[in-house]
Formats: sequence, C-alpha cells, structure tokens
Amino acid sequence: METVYLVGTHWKRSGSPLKASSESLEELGRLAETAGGTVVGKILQSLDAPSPRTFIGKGKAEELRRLASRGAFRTLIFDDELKPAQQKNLSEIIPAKVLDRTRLILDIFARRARTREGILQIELAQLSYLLPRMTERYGRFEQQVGGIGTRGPGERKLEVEARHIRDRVTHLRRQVDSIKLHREVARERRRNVPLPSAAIVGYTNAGKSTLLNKLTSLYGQTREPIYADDRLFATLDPTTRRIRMPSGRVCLFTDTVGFINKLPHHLIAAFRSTLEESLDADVLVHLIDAADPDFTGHAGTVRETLKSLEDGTDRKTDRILPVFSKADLLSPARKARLESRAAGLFQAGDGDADVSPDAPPILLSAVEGTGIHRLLEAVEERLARRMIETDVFIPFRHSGVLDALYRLGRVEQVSHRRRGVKLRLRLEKSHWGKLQKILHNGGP
Ligand SMILES: Nc1nc2c(ncn2[C@@H]2O[C@H](COP(=O)(O)OP(=O)(O)OP(=O)(O)O)[C@@H](O)[C@H]2O)c(=O)[nH]1
Ligand SMILES: [Mg+2]
Repeated sequence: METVYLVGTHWKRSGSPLKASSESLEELGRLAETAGGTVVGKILQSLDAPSPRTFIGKGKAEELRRLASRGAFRTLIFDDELKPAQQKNLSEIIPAKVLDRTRLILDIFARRARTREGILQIELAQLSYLLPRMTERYGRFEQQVGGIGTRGPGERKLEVEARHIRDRVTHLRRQVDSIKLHREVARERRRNVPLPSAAIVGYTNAGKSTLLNKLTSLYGQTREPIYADDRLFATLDPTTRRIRMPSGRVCLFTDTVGFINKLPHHLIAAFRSTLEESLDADVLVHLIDAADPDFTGHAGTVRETLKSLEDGTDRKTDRILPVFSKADLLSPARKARLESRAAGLFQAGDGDADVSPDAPPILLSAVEGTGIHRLLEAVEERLARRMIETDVFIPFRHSGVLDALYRLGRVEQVSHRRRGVKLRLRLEKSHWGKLQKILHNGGP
C-alpha cells in the first residue's frame, strides 16, 4: 500500500474561490487512488505566489519533512505542476517521493494504454515531461562541481542519458506520424462512402462509455461491450460503433478519452492527432454528469479543452450538443430544477448555446435507458442542419452523377423531362458544392 499525502494551493490573488481549490484537491485524491495509492492526509495552502525554490513556503516544507521522517506517508503529490528545480529541491528536503498532478495523470494514462498508438503516445508525453527534469539535474551538477577537471565520466553519463531520451522522442514521433498517416489513408477511403458521425465527449467519469454501450445494445450492429468503470480515465483509446438512427440512417458514434481540469499539455500534445480525429465528427455530444455537484465547472473545462484543440480551425460550435447523464441519480426536485435552470447555465456564444427555454435539455440515464431516443433525435436534427433541400436539374449528359446522389443524399421527388431529370434533393452542404462544380464544369 502506497501512502499518499496531498498538497493543494489556493492562489490568493487569482480571484478564484477557495471552494474550487478544495474540489480540485478532492479530485487529486481520486486520481491518486485510481493510481493505486491510499490518501492519508492533505493540506490546502493559501499562497500569494509560489516560492521559486520549493513552491510552498519554508515552514510548510519543514512540517512535511517532519511528517515524512516519522513515516506518515511515502509519497507527496502536489496539485499544481512543479518546476523541475522545485521538485528537485523538495525531494532533497523531504524524505518521500515528490510528484505533481501532471506526473500522476501521465502515470494513470500509462497504465491504461492498450493500443500500440496509445502506448507510443503516452511514452512520448512522459519523456517530454522528464527531459527538462533531467537537464535540471545535469545543469545543477555542472554548477556544483563546475570548472577545470569536471568533464568526468559522471557528467558524461548524464549527457548520454539525455541524448538517449532525445533520440527516443524523435523515434517515437516518427512512429506516431506513420500510424497517423496510415489512418488518414483509411479515413480518406471511408470518406468516399461517408456516414454521418458523432463523438461523445465530456469530463472523465461522465458516463460516455456506458452511453455508447447502451446505444450499441439498443441500436448497434455489434454487441461487444467496451470497458466502463467508476474510475478516472477508464477510456484511453477511441472506440467507434455503428448505430441505427430513428430515421433508419446509420451514424458512427465514437467514445473518447475524458477531459479533466489541468490536463497536462504534454498529454494533449501527444494525443492531439487521435483527439482531433475523433473531434472531426459532424456532431459532438457533450455529456455532462448531472449528479456531479460541480458539473458547471467541469462542463467549462470540457469547452475550454475543445476550444484549445480546435485552435486555428474554423469549425462552427453549433455542432456541440450538451446532454445531461445519470438522470436516475437525481431526485425529482433536482431534476425539475435542472430542467428549469439549464437554459441559464449555458450562455449564448460559448458553444453550448442551444439549451434554450423552448428546447428543454436532454436528460438521460444510460443505466435505465431513458432519454436515449430523444438523444438520437437531437443528433439527427443536428445532422440535418448540415443538409440543404433543393431542386436540381440533371441533364442526361451528367446522368453519371445520379447514382452517387441516390447514395449520398435523399431524393424526395423525381420528374422526367425531355433533356434530363429534375430532382428534389436533400444533400449535405459539402456534397452540394461538389455537385455544382461537376454540373458547371461539364462532367465528373
Ligand atoms: N447511476 C448511473 N450511473 C452511471 C450512468 N452512466 C454511467 N454511470 C456510471 O458512472 C461511472 C463512469 O462511467 P463510464 O461510462 O466509465 O464514464 P466515462 O465518461 O466513459 O469515463 P472515462 O472513460 O473515465 O472518461 C460508471 O461507474 C458507470 O456505471 C447512469 O446513467 N446512471
Ligand atoms: Mg470511458
């Protein structure tokens, strides 16, 4: 059993409430337990600014040293990311393993990774985290014993180690890139027979995998369940299932890795391509755990993370569909309150703006199977927004495109004319653009 002591910080000048810091510390405790630790104690410090040397103040560090030397805990975990020098100094003072939230999350991801790509990506993230910490060790060594005659074997060893890591990082990047390339080719091929797609996104433990399992068992073509559990980051690798929608169309649903407050940037960088691909979907179902007391804060984190991933792309945010999960855990009173309050929870302009009073929020229970049909209808409605309905005349010399139109869109009406056929058509906007090009440029 690994005993763990937690250190949280409330930044006095940040203006964020004390409650947010203590909730974050709670969550750190759940993360530590997910990683196999047992939390034996914690402190929440109020600070103006971190101390450059030891992050926390001298007095606190001394207090923790005393606790550790009495054997009160084996591992100390900080809720904030420590600078390499701070981590090193703290390890020198306190006889315990000193970690931070980033390192902990990286560790959990490493335990969870199953696919080759996931394993490579997590190693990449870990090495990028470790490298500056090694150079710190190297840099200090040089300072302490620097000068003539210090180019000894010890120093060279560190240099060699750091170079090894750098080489390994380059090697991993290449492998990840090559997997990505293969996948892009496959994706391009799929695009020729495009199916609409939806990604289920949300905070970790919101119920995303449970929802996909429910969808699969009700409307799916396979039965094989995916792993869902009451622990943080149960899912790492995306899974996609074909789901038959109320209209009869098939839509691809993808389960994705959960987001969390202060998600390490090394991880976002390493998982970027996987995430971007899932988020390429036509609709993003943003699943929010309605039974979680801090669901508003968590929903905010998810929106922020999505925004940072979409940086530079001109995606419209109206593809995000907010949906509340775990309705079965709510009392009737809370349910009613949620239904009346939801409108005000998501302000217009920040993406989840579609919970308007005339459209009550979608509240579902993946466990009891309630609200699922409404979810699918709402997804179809979103998909339909990307479609246009139009009349088009296809001259006989272009009759080659008819086959594709029947396949890609919905032909509502046909009337035969002397020089061709006139169609009333529902078609995705992007396909409509292509069709017009073909008709105007005189042939596919
Ligand atoms: N009561 C209740 N529990 C639910 C519901 N949906 C999910 N859960 C539980 O919530 C926990 C987390 O569910 P998951 O489906 O693993 O959550 P996730 O969003 O995939 O989590 P990560 O993969 O860790 O990001 C599990 O213990 C589920 O049984 C629901 O509708 N009602
Ligand atoms: Mg999951």
